Amino acid sequence: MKLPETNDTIVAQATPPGAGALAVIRLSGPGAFGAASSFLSPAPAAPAHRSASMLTIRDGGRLVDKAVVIFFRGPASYTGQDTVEISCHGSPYIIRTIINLALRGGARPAGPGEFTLRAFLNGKLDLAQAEAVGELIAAGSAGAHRAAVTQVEGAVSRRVRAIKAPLVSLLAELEARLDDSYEEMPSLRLRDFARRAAAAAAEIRGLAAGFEAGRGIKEGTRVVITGAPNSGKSSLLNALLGYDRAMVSREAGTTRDTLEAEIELDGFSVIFTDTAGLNARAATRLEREGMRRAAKAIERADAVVLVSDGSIDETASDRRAEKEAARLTAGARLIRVLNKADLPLKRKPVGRNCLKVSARTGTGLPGLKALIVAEQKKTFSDGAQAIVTSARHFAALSAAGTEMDALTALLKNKTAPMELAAEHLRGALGELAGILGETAPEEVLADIFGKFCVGK
Ligand SMILES: Nc1nc2c(ncn2[C@@H]2O[C@H](COP(=O)(O)OP(=O)(O)O)[C@@H](O)[C@H]2O)c(=O)[nH]1
Ligand SMILES: [Mg+2]
Repeated sequence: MKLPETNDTIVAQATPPGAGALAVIRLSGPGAFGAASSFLSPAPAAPAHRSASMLTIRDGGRLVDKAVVIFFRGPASYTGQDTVEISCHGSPYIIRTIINLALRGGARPAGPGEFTLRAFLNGKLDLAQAEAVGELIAAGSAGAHRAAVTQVEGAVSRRVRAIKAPLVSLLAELEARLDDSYEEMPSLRLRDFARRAAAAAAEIRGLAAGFEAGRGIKEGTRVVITGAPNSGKSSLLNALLGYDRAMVSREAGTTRDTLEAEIELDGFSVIFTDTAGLNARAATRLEREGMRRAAKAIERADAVVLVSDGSIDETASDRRAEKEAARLTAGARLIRVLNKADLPLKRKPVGRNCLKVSARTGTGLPGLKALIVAEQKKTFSDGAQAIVTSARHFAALSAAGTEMDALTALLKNKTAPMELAAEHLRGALGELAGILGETAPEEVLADIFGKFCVGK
């Protein structure tokens, strides 16, 4: 994949397709003013920067529309180039006509993400910020929005730069000694050097560690409700959602398939999955298939809510459910729920993440909801303005962490070859620079911006 040309003029609709009250058409490039002037009347001789004018759009002698037009003189624009934004009536016919007029005026149709690509190439945004523009548009919850908006504002980039700076100094100290063939430099204070390298490594790991929570904030946290048959899983799902999503019955084995529902809890998107009960004596094939699906859902969960009927003594199915729930992946959380607390309870809650609730009366549900989003809330309250939500950034941070681990191991040996130490530092720095796009190869850029939509 190659990057598109950036020295020509592009045009695209910036608003979604279809009819609407208004639509915005954007032109960017050295010929943007000229192309726009070819169909605007009166044609602005010297368009005023960042001021809106009401102009008529004409196709030859024919009136197309009246539109509000804003001219941005580069570099003070989103893309860094001369840019024109036309707010016209949102009729697909008008939009098509204006785009055709712009094409006739010398523009070409923009490809996916080309406006933001130009902004990146012209230094208006670094790569991490540019990527977050897509996340900002896609953000469907307050949490996802906050993670994206802080990234667009440069929080992740600032953290990465702050980590890079000491690594650059360390590398400079090494390189000065590697170049010092006359041995005029004082020798390296290895302990101090290793201490500073370890501090940088901890920063890298710290930033990477927020990824799991960050991904959950961006995509929604997956919470699987599991437990013995008839413990009240489906009732609990309905109570959490506030409407009857799942069928509830006194008969065991009502829920066979897994069933999903998404809600926003405290600004965070949560995707609940109700599952078939884990029966110690699974009889039918259908029941066994339901349990297989439940087990699979548990494996990909961010949190598992293990429900048991607190009004009865522990059963073989409870023990089976306990065993299945233990298969949740490392890093996922287990929340135990003693349901039916409206009845006299035969069991006591054990451990920290164990709550008494009643799906019937709603007792204990606020506490359960709070526990479900506790991790996400903590991620924000830890002062982590920078939250890594991108798998690409996480991969780069992990790779940088691996280089730093190798460096730390190497520095334990007093006679370690310094060329190798410098190599690890360069490796780590390269990964961090890749996040910011300082060293991103064309294919990486083409891949990132190719996933954007046209007009962005
Ligand atoms: N008293 C009481 N009964 C409940 C509660 N939650 C569920 N039930 C009842 O327990 C039975 C099984 O509920 P259901 O949600 O279908 O359980 P599931 O098999 O785990 O999905 C139904 O008769 C529910 O009405 C609760 O909090 N209190
Ligand atoms: Mg059920």
